[in-house]
Amino acid sequence: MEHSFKKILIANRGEIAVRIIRACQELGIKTVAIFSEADKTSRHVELADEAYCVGPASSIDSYLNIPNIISVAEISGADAIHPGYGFLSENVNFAEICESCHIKFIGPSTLSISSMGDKAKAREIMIKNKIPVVPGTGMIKDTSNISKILKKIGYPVIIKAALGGGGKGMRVVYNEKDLDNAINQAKMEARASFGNEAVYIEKYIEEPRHIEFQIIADSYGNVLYLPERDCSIQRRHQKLIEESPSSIISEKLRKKMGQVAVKVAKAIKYSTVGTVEFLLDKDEKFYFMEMNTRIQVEHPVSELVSGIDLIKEQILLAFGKKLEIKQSDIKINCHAMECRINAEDSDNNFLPSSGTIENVIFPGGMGVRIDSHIYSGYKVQPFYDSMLLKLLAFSKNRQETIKIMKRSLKELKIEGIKTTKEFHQRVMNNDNFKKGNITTNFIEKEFSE
Ligand code: MV4
Repeated sequence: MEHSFKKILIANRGEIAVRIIRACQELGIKTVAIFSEADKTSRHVELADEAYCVGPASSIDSYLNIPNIISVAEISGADAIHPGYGFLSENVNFAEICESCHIKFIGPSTLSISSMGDKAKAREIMIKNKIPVVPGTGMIKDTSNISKILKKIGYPVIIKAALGGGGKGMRVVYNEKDLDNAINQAKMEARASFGNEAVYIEKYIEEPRHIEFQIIADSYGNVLYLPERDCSIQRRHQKLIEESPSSIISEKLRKKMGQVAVKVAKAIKYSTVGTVEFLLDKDEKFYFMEMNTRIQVEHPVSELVSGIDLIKEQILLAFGKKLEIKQSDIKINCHAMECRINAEDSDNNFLPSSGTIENVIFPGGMGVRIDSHIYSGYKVQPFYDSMLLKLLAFSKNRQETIKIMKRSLKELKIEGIKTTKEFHQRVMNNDNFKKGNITTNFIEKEFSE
């Protein structure tokens, strides 16, 4: 490919680093891996054209070590950096440094990152653009007139940290007498976790679904949405299973929500791939929750459904490519589902498990995709995320996809450490799951520990 980057540095590890290297190879782009001292024998190091150690095992000293990462980019002559997810992917400071060093940050503008990073600010932007948000307040300054507003909204309400997201620092309040205490505690938590005590309040939507839309935007104002992902199966704000399309979304609602997701992207002049998250209540009313300004773990679900390679698109869009497809070109080609298999003991409160994988055998066959970095002999480190592999199944409908997932889980063999494989097998056999009765309370309700 002549009209693209020549060499990309991947500022990440694990399966996503492997995923990005694969896309680069198909695009004819050279790859530079970085690794910590604990990751010398990692798959992404082996697959990349070049690899450089950027520091000791601890993330803060290696995968978050901006000076060392920029030095590697300079030395290797990389013309772009792909941050993957997590680590530096939503770090405004890092994106700015890349820009000032004339290295393309493969992601949105720093303005987009900061607008969506502050959830209270994002809420304000949405209200200004007539995007539906949950009834609530702006930033809480003093509590004196808040109780009046909340009486009108009605309890329960939820207090959220402006810089939170992902569930950190949230607090549900069921009646007015608990309000003052809860606000004070939430502020303290927010200051401790995010260095900023700003909080805001929303009406608490009970037993919602988490529905998100992958969007693709170029730098010419063209924005497309892909069919929704249902990510309601979560435990303590960690997604465990994602699927697309959602079993409860009609074609009409899909179009309505998809168009709102596009409007969100246009409101902040977003360009690159991203995700708009909504809460969907029992009456099919939906509300903007957050926007993720990065590629996400669950992106392959949408790749299978749409046939679009999101990482390749992301790279080419960063180079300035114009979108060649229209909304009407995007079809639902199958039903797809992803199980995140983690190195955790699901029989022991999901306690992280580390050690050597003595033996691993992946499933295969029709309707299976695996994104992973592990191999027999791989040492699971305690320093990083516990995800070992993403097992995806796809077929013509949800029922068949569940059957493929079940037989794939049975084929999957991981010896030497504890994994969440058995947990996923239990979910696949759960009646409510099979019926598609899934809300964000599913795990709590069906698998209370
Ligand atoms: C909510 C909510 C109910 N009502 N906001 C959790 C993560 C963060 N992104 C926002 N979250 C929630 N916000 C209102 N107004 C319920 C949740 C929530 C949740 C959302 C999606 C998936 C799983 C969840 C688990 C618990 C709470």
